[in-house]
Amino acid sequence: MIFEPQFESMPRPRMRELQEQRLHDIVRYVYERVPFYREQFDAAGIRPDSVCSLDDLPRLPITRKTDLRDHYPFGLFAVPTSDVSRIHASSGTTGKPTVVGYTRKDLDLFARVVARCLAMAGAEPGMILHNSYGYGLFTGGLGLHAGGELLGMAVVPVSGGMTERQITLLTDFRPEVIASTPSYALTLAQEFHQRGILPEEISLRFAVLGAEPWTDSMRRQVDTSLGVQATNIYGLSEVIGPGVSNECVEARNGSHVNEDHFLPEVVDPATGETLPEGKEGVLVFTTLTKQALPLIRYWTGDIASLHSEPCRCGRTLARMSLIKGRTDDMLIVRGVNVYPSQVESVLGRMPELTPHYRIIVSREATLDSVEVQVEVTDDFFRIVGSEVLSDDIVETHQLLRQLRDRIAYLIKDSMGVSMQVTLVAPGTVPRSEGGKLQRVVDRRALR
Ligand code: DLL
Repeated sequence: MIFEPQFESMPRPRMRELQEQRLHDIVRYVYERVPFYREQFDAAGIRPDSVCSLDDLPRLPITRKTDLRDHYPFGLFAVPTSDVSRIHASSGTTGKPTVVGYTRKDLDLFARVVARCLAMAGAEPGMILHNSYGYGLFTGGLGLHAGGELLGMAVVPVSGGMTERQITLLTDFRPEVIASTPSYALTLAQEFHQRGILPEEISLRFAVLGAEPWTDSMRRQVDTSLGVQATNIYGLSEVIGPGVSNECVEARNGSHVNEDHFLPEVVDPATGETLPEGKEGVLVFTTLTKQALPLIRYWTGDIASLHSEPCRCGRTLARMSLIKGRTDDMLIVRGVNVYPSQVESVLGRMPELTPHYRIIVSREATLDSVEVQVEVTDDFFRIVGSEVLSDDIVETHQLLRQLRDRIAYLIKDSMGVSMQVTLVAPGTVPRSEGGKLQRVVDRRALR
């Protein structure tokens, strides 16, 4: 079902008109209400009323996370805190969190766009939603919650963690839909497997997975191990939270962006130049209708491409590819740019491996070196019959040695850099306990 067909299936020329009208209004709004934007526009010689077309976008200044940090906590809000109904924050790895605010109307919008996303994912009124996203300052839990309720679902606010209890509730309440990070969906799948519960015995039909990067090979794992159709949900706190885009279950080929509210662009990370459709670059969003924290050309750091060909689901909303990585996740190994998702794509092609891996980056003298640690499957592990996969065991066991060398070869072949590959025993790579999973361990910073 399409939750708001009048917008989601709007003819594209009409969508452009709507976006242009809203862009004009929001530029005026921020100019009048947010000193930061007034100064930026004045310095660039931009008169707000002159912004009437999407072609004017490249003239507007980019907003970055550092701008939010520099105006911590509420300095970029366009309304007084007395008009704010809720505050969320995303924890930065360093320093202060990024703080975001919502008026009552923003919260209604938040629920509407998430309801759209859930419907895109296959959810329908009357179904039960098991919501494993964390409740609290993180936008995932409360965001999915309100969207589910608005769609007419019964929402189970489990939050992240306490996997035992999640399995009990999933078994007893028999929800059709689960919302979680992709890595946590795999943690749950593994728990079911260990209890001898088969995918066809699990009530789930649809999984709405996001908040961290994942790949098509991981999707296949989730689909088969939980017996679901998994779709990608994307978003970020600054733009709204979850609800910026979602794949439709009909095509599962790119996430439909709610572009009547969040205007997407893809720009070249090096030059800042706007890129044409289909080209990969950094996603930049302008919020068209938010009141408390409107943002002009917000630099997400996420790498993706945009496409607007018709979709078989009947929606006309443009689609974004899966996120390839973040500009700040990018590793430069001997001059070559590498994203963790590229490594994951190689590993995902091999049936002897589980989706559990991590990448350890270290520095010897001036050279960065990368080690990929990946777990083999239980079946494959049985052939070695050891407690651990030490280097000695791998060296002496022909099948293991061949597997390790094949992975190293494919990595080198597809990415152009050599990485050390270490095979590890099942269950040894840290799992998601509900939150976002950190797959890259950067030991360079520790030196
Ligand atoms: O992660 C919002 C969210 C909650 C999205 C639940 C989806 C589901 P933040 O904590 O502010 O907000 O983190 C935003 O997470 O810039 C991306 O780098 C990453 N991210 C979010 N969704 C995806 C996704 C929430 N589907 C940051 N694929 C973003 C890849 C994602 N990365």
